[in-house]
Amino acid sequence: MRTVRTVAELREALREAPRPLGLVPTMGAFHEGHLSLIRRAREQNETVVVSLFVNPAQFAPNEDFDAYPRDEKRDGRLAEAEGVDFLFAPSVDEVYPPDHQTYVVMEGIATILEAEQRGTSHFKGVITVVTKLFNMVGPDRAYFGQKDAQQVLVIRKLVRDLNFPVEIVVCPTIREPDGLALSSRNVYLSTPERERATALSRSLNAADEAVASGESDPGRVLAVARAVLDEAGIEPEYLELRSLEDLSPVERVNGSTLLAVAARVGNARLIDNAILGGT
Ligand code: PAJ
Repeated sequence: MRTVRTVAELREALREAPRPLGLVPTMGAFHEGHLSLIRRAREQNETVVVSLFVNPAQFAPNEDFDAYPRDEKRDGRLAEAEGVDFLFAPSVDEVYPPDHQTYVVMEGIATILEAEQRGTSHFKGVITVVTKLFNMVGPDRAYFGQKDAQQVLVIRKLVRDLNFPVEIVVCPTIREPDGLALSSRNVYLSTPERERATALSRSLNAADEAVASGESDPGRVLAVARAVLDEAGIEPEYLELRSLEDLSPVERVNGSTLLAVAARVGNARLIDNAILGGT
């Protein structure tokens, strides 16, 4: 595996790389969620590029950009063990030189849910950096986790709206044995908070079970999920049923309904989601 830090070096290295080429965009602090994306990319492509860049543009001023866990040495070892060909780990100045002035913004689905909580600049930052990574790397496929369900929809839409010749591959959420979705931010949880945090996935499971036993009324499904959060003393930032297609509100819960939750537990802001009524 080769670690590359500049766009010029990356382009030169990839000029004759065998295709297809898979890109896994990450902010590092790898866990099994990241590694599952990397493994899928390794299975499906001749060349695998993993980008490691904590993207300042997607953090609001009050968020954890400085505190965000960083361990490039460990990430490098893990990526190498998975057979990654190139680790692209640029500096902030390489991605955003001081005179950088161009951003990609999306209307509609990039202005709700996460955007209402984190500010509209969050997805502006994500979409801009993913656009830049696509232009820097020129992948045939790019890999994203269902853990960030809204991000997946936003990226799919970006690819359609701006005609990127990239296939988006979405991989399932990887969880701890007790259900907690893996996240780089789980390191912020104390032991009792870590225990309470399981309420997020338990609330999704409870809703899923209600739907499996025939409940399709959104209000009643939400009440089942909310009861689990209440019991753990968690007040969600949002707990919403939305269409999996375009995140519009639903009148009935069916096999393409997303239940998305965001909540603070201690210092950690956690998100999770489930597709309800699936098979
Ligand atoms: P990051 O949070 O590092 O996540 C990188 C990728 O790993 C994302 O596609 C995310 O959905 C996926 N991922 C995270 N936790 C997962 C889990 N438990 N199971 C499966 N996949 C998981 O998401 C970002 O970085 C950034 O927004 C990025 C797309 C890199 C743009 O900066």
